[in-house]
Amino acid sequence: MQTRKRLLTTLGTSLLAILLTGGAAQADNENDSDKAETEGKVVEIEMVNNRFEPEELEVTVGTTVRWVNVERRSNHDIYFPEEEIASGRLFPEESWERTFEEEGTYEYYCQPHENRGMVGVIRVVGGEEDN
Ligand SMILES: [Cu+2]
Repeated sequence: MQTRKRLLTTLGTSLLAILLTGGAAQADNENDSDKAETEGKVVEIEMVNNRFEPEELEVTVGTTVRWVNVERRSNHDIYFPEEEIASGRLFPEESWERTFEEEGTYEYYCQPHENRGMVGVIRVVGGEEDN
């Protein structure tokens, strides 16, 4: 019990620190509107007719990709084999997001439909150096 109480106190302090840091970061972004724009970007990929649309997508670092299942019946998932990151099953009208913080090529597929060619790739490129 003693240990648990101490843990909770530590957790509370950490949370407070995170909140304070988060508040400071938000203020920074407001001063730099260009940066806030690129970092908060969301790009959508539709899952339709057992395909990802678009199949290939290039985004800048910090972009969030949102996969949306727009099928009438079929459910799909998103699976990145190299990192073993999986969305779990997405039913029609459901969506899943992933934010890409590092440059690279991210290949993924839908596990139930990989053999039918339901595959995609996200290329994440640096954004800040280009400006
Ligand atoms: Cu699928």
